[in-house]
Amino acid sequence: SKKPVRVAVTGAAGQIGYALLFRIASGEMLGKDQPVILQLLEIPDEKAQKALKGVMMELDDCAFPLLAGMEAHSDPMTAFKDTDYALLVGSRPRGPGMERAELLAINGAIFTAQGKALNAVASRNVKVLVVGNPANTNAYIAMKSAPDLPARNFTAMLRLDHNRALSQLAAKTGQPVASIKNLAVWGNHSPTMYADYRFATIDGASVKDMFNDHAWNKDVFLPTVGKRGAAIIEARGLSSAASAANAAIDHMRDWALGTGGAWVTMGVPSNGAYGIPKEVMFGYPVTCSGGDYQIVEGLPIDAFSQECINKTLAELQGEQDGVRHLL
Ligand code: NAX
Repeated sequence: SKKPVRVAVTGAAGQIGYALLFRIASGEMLGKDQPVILQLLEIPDEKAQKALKGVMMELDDCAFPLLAGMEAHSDPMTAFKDTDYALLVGSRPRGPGMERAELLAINGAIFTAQGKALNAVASRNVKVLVVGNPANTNAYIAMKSAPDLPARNFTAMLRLDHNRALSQLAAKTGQPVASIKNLAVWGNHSPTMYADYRFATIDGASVKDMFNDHAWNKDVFLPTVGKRGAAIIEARGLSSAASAANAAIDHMRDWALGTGGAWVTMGVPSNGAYGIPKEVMFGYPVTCSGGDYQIVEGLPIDAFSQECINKTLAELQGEQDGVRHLL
């Protein structure tokens, strides 16, 4: 049987953590033959640590055959020791009335510390996924704080946007989600992201040829996907948790186990593709194989798409300029 791998999760006592840990431990992320050791990080706060203990009691009570070990931590330097995968979920999202500079300063402190800890103690091949918002910029901060690790191993979660877009297209066409291929989401995990179905196919046929409806794209599809997070908060009184955890599982599973040629969306440091400046943590269509990802290059970008890409890029560059003095 396989040797256990180490999976670190931050914000482990939060809502997304509660929807995520049980699925990692049951083998949904890395395969039903891959034992895992969970290295869970929460803030030192007594209430948070106590809540984490409660989640670990429940994990125990599931008697998962693949759960080979479990640890609670309050310091990233111990939580990330030798870790093969790191899911950085805990962060400080923008609260009511919070200034942008304050948000960036708080997360700058969290993600510089976590990037440095990964740099110091994690596996040299650690795969990092940042979920905590602002996800792209937090991933950028962690990457810049870990100069001894491959920059390409730092990624941000755009998969929830990708899955939201897939589901909207399935509803629009009346076709099953699984039949839709080659969707892409470009840019920042924020309402400026650009979900792009120009290359999408359903059972091999072009979605764009099925309904060439620019008004639906611009006035219905993009706003629905972009504002979905806010719609969930409005309906549930809490932000997306199970769907976010599901997207994190999808992202890591595909990165580790491959997509068999299919496109998925990952936020990754730009290699310059599509004129995005190098290192900007940008949502791109990618394929995964052999534990690595490749950006899908050479797609034609029309005027409307370029306008959308420019807008989400400008937002991201603004965020990343706002944290440069911390790095
Ligand atoms: P919760 O507030 O329920 O949980 C966050 C947990 O993180 C808390 O238990 C907190 O104590 C812990 N935490 C905070 N700072 C930490 C640190 N420095 N080290 C370790 N733990 C820390 O939030 P939840 O609903 O779970 O959401 C977590 C993050 O995901 C938020 O930033 C949220 O904005 C973000 N999201 C990102 C999404 C994406 O698609 N990229 C979608 C869903 C979600 O909104």
